[in-house]
Amino acid sequence: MISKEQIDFFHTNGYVHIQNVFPAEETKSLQDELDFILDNWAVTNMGWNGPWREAVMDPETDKASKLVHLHNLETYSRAFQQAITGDNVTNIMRGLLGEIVEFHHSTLHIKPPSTGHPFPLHQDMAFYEHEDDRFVDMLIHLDDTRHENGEIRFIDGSHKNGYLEHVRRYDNGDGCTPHLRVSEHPIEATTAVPAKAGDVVCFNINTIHGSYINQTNVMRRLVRVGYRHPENHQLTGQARDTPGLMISGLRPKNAMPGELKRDEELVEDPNAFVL
Ligand SMILES: O=C(O)CCC(=O)C(=O)O
Repeated sequence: MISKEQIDFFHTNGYVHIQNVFPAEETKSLQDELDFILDNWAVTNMGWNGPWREAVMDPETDKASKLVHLHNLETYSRAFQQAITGDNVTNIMRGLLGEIVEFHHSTLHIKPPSTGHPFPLHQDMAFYEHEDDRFVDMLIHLDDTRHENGEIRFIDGSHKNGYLEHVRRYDNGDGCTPHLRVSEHPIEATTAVPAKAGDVVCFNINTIHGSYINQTNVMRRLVRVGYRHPENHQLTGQARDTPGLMISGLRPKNAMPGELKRDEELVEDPNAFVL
C-alpha cells in the first residue's frame, strides 16, 4: 500500500499522495454514509475567523464563504470507523510512523459550492500541539480535487523548520483561529496536490498547508484523520485528553492521554479551535 519511494518522498517533502487506497465500492459507502451525516449532524458556519479573511476575500465573498464541518465521524458511521482503522490505512501509517500507531481524531471539511471556505496557510501543530512531530494527518478524498474546487496545497519541506508562531489574535486583541500571516506565507508559494476520490494525502503535523476557495457549483468533501505515536504527548487542543484506538501495536506504559500536566497558557482562546 505504500512504497519505499513514497515513504522517502514523505520524509523529504512533508507530504505524500497515495492513490486508490479505498476501492470504488468502499468510497461509495463513505460518500453514502456522509450524505446521512450531512443531513443530520454536520455544522455549517463561517468556519475559521481572523484577519486572513479580508486578506484573501473581498467583503461579499467573505460574507458568503462557509465551511461544513464535524468531528469524530467514526462515532456516526461504521463505514468511517472501518476506513479509519482498516488494513490499507494501517499499512500506510506503519510505513510513515512505525509499528506503534494510535488513531487520534477525524474531522470533516466540506467546502460548499461557489464560495466554499479557503484555508490560509497553517500547521496543524497549532491546533493539537504535541511534544514532537510523530503525528501524521491523512486527508481521505471523497471527491476529485483540482484548482477550481480547492485541492490541498503544501510548502515542500516546510516540516523541517519545525513549528512556527501563528497569528492567534485580531489587532484589537480578540482571539481568532490560528494561521500564518498571509503576507509572510502566501498560498502562491505552495505545491498543489490534486487527488481523486478514494485517494489519500498524508502530511506531517508541521507541514505548512492550505487551500483555495471552491469556485465550482458542487461541494468538495475531505475528511482529515490524525494518527500518532502514543508516546508523542499532546500539550494542547483538539482531543487532548481522549485516548484513541490503537490501530497497530500496543500502547506503551506511560502513554495515556490526560496524565500529562497541562499548559493552559498555550490555549489562548479555546473557542477559536474549530479546525
Ligand atoms: O480542507 C482543506 O482544504 C484544508 C484542510 C486543512 O487545512 C486541515 O485539515 O488542516
